Amino acid sequence: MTKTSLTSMQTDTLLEGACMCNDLIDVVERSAVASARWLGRGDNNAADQAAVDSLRVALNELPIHGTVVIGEGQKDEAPELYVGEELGTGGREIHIAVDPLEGTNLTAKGLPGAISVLSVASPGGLFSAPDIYMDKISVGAGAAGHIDIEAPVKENLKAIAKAYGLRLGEVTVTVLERDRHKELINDIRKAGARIKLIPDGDITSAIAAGVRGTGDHCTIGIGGATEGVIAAAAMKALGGEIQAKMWPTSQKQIDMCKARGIADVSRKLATDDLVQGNVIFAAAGVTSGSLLKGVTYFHQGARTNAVIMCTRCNIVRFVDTIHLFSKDIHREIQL
Ligand code: VTB
Repeated sequence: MTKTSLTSMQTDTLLEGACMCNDLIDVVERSAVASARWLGRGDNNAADQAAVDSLRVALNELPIHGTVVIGEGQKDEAPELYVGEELGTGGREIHIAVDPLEGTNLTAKGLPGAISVLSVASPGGLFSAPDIYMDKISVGAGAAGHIDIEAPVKENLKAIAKAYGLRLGEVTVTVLERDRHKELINDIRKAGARIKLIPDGDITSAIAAGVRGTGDHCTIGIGGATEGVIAAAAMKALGGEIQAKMWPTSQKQIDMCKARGIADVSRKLATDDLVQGNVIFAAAGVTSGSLLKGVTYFHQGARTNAVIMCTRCNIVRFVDTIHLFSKDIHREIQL
């Protein structure tokens, strides 16, 4: 596997001054609080818009010069958080990959696993993925170095089982429930591993495979390429591994890849190709899932559950926060 970078990181700005990882907790928490109000209301757009608006306001308050490299689309198709949008009050240069509401359907239906999420790196540190599909396989630290996206799925499952000291029938694989995965699902079943089919949310499932104690060992399949880059930051901070390949479905999509410098779309991409240098990953639960609890509301306040991962600080921090919408509540709950 070649380690040649596909991006061109210059200076690792995340090393400058005090680390900014804790600032990002608030950003995703605020966005989760805004979008979770739309839980189960059947309105994907309103839920997404609430997350986008809130994330944008919060990022604009930070002392950064941030550029969105993965966002809600191009300038002409997304009013906010479009690729190329600059955010912050000024300061260190950073690149940002955002998915303000990963799991709009999940939120609209009140189903588990929706998160508000972003990843941050120095300029050039995030792979410039177009918004098309990507084939991906993600595992936690215990199985890192033991997978190969080009190998038959059974070989990967055997390698994961061996790395974790499990029987094949004890390995749990998460797969997006899609027609394109029929063969993959059959192969996993034939191999004898356990499967969790999920309706959406392959960033969350990748991270769940990377965190001990979730019981998930691997996520495999074709999902969003932009989600792959965001997840890669988390996998790097967790010491796990993600391997990927672009999965264009038309000549137009191949051209989109080429326009972003991805000359060979069949190239195998390693974690280090998707993210370079120091990275920060931040996510807050919108609806409750195996990794994060969703937002709950109470009189003039809300409670959130978030996780921040930072390679500079070498931390994976789960944060349980009570947000007070009014100072009066402060006295009531006697913090
Ligand atoms: C996945 C899933 C996302 O997009 O990446 C998926 O994890 C891929 O697209 O939650 P399809 O829905 O077309 O399969 C999402 O569903 C939405 O971003």
